[in-house]
Amino acid sequence: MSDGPFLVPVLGDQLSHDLPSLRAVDKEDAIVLMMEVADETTYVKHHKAKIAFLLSAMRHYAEALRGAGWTVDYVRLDDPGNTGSFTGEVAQAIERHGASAIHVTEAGEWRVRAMLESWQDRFSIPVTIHEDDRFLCSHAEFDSWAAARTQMRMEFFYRDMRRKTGLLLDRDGQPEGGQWNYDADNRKPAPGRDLLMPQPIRFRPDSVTKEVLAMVADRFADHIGSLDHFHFAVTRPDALRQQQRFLDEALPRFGDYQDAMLTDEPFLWHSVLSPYINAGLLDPLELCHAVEKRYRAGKVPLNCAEGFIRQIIGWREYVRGVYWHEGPDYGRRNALDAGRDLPGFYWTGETDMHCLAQAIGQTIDHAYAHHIQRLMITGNFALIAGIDPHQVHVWYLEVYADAYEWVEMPNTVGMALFADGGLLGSKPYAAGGAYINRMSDYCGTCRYDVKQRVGEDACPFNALYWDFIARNQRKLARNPRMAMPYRNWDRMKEEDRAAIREQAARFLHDLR
Ligand code: FAD
Ligand code: DLZ
Ligand code: SF4
Repeated sequence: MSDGPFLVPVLGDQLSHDLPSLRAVDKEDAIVLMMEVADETTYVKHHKAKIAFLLSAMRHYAEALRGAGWTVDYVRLDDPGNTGSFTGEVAQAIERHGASAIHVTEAGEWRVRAMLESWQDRFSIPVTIHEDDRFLCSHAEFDSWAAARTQMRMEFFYRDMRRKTGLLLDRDGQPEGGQWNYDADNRKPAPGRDLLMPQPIRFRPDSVTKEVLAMVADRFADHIGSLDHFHFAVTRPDALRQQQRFLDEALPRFGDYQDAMLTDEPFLWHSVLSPYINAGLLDPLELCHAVEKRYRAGKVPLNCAEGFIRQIIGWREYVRGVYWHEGPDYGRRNALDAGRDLPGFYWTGETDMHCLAQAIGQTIDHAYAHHIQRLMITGNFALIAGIDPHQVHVWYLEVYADAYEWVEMPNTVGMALFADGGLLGSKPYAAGGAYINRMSDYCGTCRYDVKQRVGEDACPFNALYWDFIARNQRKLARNPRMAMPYRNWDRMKEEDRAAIREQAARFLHDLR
C-alpha cells in the first residue's frame, strides 16, 4: 500500500467543520479536495443565487479549513482541465497527490450516492464512505422505525426524536407543558404589515462573493432567478449572526404566524436558515438547543419553541428518512395520474393570480419562499391543476437555495402533491381561495374575486379545487379525512357542479 496522503473529497452540502470524513483522518496526512463541477451546477438548472451561494460558501469554507491547518486542493469551475464531474476530479487528484485512500462522507442524494459507490470499483485505492452523522436519525434507525408501523406518520416519529434528544421534556420525561404538539396555536392569520416586522440580515458580498456572482451571471444567464437581491451569508460566522437575529427577533412570534402570508413580505417570522443548515454551515441540533434555552429563560412562548423544534427534529429528519427509505424511484410516483405541463408563469411570476405572482416573484428574487407559500400556493395550485409531479419536483429543486433532493422530493411529491398516494400525508393539502384569503392579504388586491366560483372574475383556485375533488373521487372518496369535501360536493346541485367543472376545464385549457 502506498504511503501517500488520504484524499478527503468534501461536497458542496458538506460545509461542516465537524464532518465525519474530516474526523476520520489527521490533518497532517490528508488533502481535502473541493470541486466546483459542471455536473453539479447543471444537473438541474438551479436558480442563479443558489449556485452563487453554494460556490461562494465553498470557497470561504476552503479558506477557513486552510486557516485551521488543513491542506485544501480546490478546483474552480473555470479552471482549465476541469473534467466537470466529481469522479473525473477525484481521478485527477489521486494522480496529482499519489493518494493512498479516500475518505468521503455519504452523499445527500441517490444520484451522487451511486457515484461515490462506483469509486470503490473504479479506483485502485480503498474508499471509505462515512455515514453522515449531522442528522439525528440514521438510515438503519429510520428503516427499523418504519418497519414496525403500517403508517409512517411524522407525529410519532417526532415524539421519538424528542425522547432521543431530550428536547422540551420535563423532569419526568414528559412533553413540556403536557402536550407534544402546539400546532393548533400556530395558525393565526396574517396581522397587517408593520414597520417593526423582523427582517433577515442582508450580507454585503465580499470580493470572493463578487467574483462568484460575476461568473454565475455570465455562465448561467439562462437559469432562473435574479442576483440583484443576493443577501446570503456565505460563512459560518455570518450564518451564526443570522441565527442569532432569528432567535432574538423572529422566534418569539414564529409559531403564531407560521402559516401567515403578506404581500411583499417574503420572510415574516421565519428563520430563513434552511440554506445554511442544509449546506452544513449551521448545526440543526445546536440551533434547537438554543431555541429550547430561550424558552427555558422565559423569552419565547412554548408554542413557538415547540413549533420550531418540530420542523427541525421532526419534519426535516422525517422527510430525509422517507427519501432514503422509499428508494430512487420515489420521485417518479404519480398516484393521482397528474399529467399537465407546468405553466410558463412558474418561471416568470407573470400571472393575474396575485398569490402565485407573489410567491413566484419572491422566489425569483430571493431563491426563497416560506413553507406555506410552497405548500399552499405553488404546491396547492400544481396539485389541484393536475400538474405532472416530476416537472413540479424539478422546479422546486431548481428554484430554492435550500433545495437538495433528500429534502425537496418528499416535500413536493409526498406532502404537496400527494403523488405517493398518502405515504407522507394522510390527505391531500388541496384548498380553494378561501384558505388563501384567510391566511393572507393577497386576495384584496387580486384581479379575481375570491368569493366567486364561476364567471369571468371567479378565483381560479375555487373551480380547480372542486374539479380536483370530482376528478379524483374514485381515488380519494374512501379516505375518511376527505369525507367532508365529498359530502359537500355531492350536496351541490347538478347544474352548479357542471358549471364549476366547465369553468375549471376552460381555465385549464387556457393555461396551455
Ligand atoms: P422555517 O419556517 O424558519 O423553519 C425552520 C426550519 O425547519 C427550516 O429552516 C428547515 O430546516 C426546517 N423545516 C421546516 N419545514 C420543513 C419541512 N417540511 N421539511 C424539512 N425541513 C423543514 N425545505 C428545504 O430545506 N429544502 C427544500 O428543498 C424544500 N422544499 C420544499 C418543497 C415543498 C413543496 C414544500 C411544501 C416544502 C419544502 N421545504 C424544503 C420545507 C420548508 O418549506 C423549508 O424548509 C422552509 O420554508 C425553509 O425556510 P425557513 O428556513 O425560513 O424555515
Ligand atoms: C448544488 C451544488 C451545486 C450547484 N454545485 C456544486 C459544485 O460545484 N460542487 C459541489 O461539490 N457541490 C455542488 N452542489 C451540491 C451537490 O450537488 C451536492 O453535494 C450533492 O447533491 C450531494 O448531496
Ligand atoms: Fe389567489 Fe384567488 Fe386570492 Fe387571487 S383571489 S389571490 S387567485 S386565492
